Amino acid sequence: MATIEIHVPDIGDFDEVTVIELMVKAGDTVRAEQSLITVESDKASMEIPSSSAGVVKEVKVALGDKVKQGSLVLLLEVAGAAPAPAAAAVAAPVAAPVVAAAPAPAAAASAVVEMRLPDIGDFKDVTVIELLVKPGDTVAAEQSLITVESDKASMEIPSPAAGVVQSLAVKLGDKVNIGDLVGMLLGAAAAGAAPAPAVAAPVSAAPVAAAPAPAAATAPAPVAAPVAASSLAAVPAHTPGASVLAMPHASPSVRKFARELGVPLEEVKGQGPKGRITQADVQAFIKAVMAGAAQTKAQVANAPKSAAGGGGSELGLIPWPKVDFAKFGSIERKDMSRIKKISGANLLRNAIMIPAVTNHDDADITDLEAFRVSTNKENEKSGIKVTMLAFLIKACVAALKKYPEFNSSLDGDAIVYKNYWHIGFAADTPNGLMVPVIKDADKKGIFQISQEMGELAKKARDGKLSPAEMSGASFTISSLGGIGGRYFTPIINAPEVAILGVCRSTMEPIWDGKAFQPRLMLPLSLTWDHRVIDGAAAARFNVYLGQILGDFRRVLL
Ligand code: CAO
Repeated sequence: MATIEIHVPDIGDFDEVTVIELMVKAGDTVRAEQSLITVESDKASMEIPSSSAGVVKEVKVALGDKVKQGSLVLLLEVAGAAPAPAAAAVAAPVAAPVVAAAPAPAAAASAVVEMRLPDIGDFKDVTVIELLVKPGDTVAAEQSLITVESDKASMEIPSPAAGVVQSLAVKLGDKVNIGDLVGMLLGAAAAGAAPAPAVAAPVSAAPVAAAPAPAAATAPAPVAAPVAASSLAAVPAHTPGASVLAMPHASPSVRKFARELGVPLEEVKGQGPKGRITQADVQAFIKAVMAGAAQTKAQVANAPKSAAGGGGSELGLIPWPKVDFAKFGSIERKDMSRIKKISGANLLRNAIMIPAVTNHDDADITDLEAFRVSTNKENEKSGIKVTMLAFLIKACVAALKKYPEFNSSLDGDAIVYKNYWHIGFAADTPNGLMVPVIKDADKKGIFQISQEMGELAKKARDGKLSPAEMSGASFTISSLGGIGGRYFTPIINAPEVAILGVCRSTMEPIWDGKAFQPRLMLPLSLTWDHRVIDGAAAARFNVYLGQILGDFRRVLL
């Protein structure tokens, strides 16, 4: 066993390149010519291959490192090699796309320049996979014109001069070779640009033929056998199975574009040849994310995970405070019930997403309560207890019919008006809040509603409500009347657009124009969605509701 050093070979006209991918790790067995790392300049991505078969002893570079020709990549244990000190294995040079304008007489103010494929190394019949400019585009000298790809490299071919692209001589899928015409450029002040034909003189970075590397002097010759240029040049960075950190199949400029916009390239689906990710793919990905049609993995990971909501980061808020409560005294931790988790997430969404306003008002229910009490006395034997809530449901149906926008839902830019009046009522249960629904409340009498409500409330408390019994509400009432309180601000039960909160009625002195009279006043709190309902409509709704509760005969008017 001998240990040899694998160095970055001659990578052509690039001073420093960045390590963007580690394709092997310590302990990996590699074949000769197997790619070890990928490096990237602003114009090309290249894989650096192993000069020998062996086992990786130690990787000497890390992601993000800047390396250049001669930089140590890794130590490789080579079987059967002559014992020797660490040998410098130098791979053959990489051809780099370098273009120079042909020497020419002093250029006119503008001259037509032929843009030709420079010496791109030991590649034959590379495929045009991207057209980065189109006729009419103004380009800077060295700006990339097209991307070509071999089975191992992707390279951007730069413009020999600044100017305006007159025409392109290649199209996607074309096979091109050194010297082939890429297009014509009207070179504005292209110093040195010939009137025509100014051929981009190919400047090859280095010999591409496999030749014994100079540094092999320190090593036994066979070990340092050079690698064919074709196997070590720029690579689209995809050798399935060889990569420990999978890289998406994209050109350097697309990678740069994605990096600048923070797009996770590995999540972009490439629509180009062989699944290559193009700039258009990155743009389509961004559009989909912005439109909410797609989510990045990071977005999914940051999405709210608990009923109480996420950490706040998804809204750009500071994180939820993390407190060690035990520091301040004894505590007991209990998981939230399933219902609380579900309703919590819904309430959070509704509280955040709906521009909600609450109007408070009072209804004089003195006569109604007297009627309710006497009705219950008269019907004691029926076993059905008429509740204030049943009257409230009927009164709300009348108000919803008069103001139909309260019985609607938002659907995009449209308002959906419902021709049914299904009224939900909040029920307090040991497991949390539930909202059973009285269907077709407009068609039912007070006795039937009272009876149904009693049954549904019992089912809710027993955890026996079916999904059907909790769906379809067009408006909801939340009554805390049996408990107490004055007013509150209920949260709308989306996709409904309004909710009525009711608190405990109290006897109050009400001025009748001549004297204060004792009247039973019911506090009402109407929360409404300001996208659908205006404040004036909400005030009218409450006033009308109060009038009906004050005198139910008004329903007949
Ligand atoms: N003013 C004064 N008394 C009222 C009243 C009001 N607005 N509403 C009810 N009461 C009285 C009832 O008359 C009854 O008195 P009696 O026992 O003397 O007859 C008592 O309070 C108990 O009523 P109730 O609350 O049990 O019955 P209900 O029909 O009013 O309500 C139900 C039924 C299921 C809505 C209720 O039990 C409940 O769960 N309320 C809580 C709803 C809730 O949690 N809302 C908050 C949602 S937001 O978190």
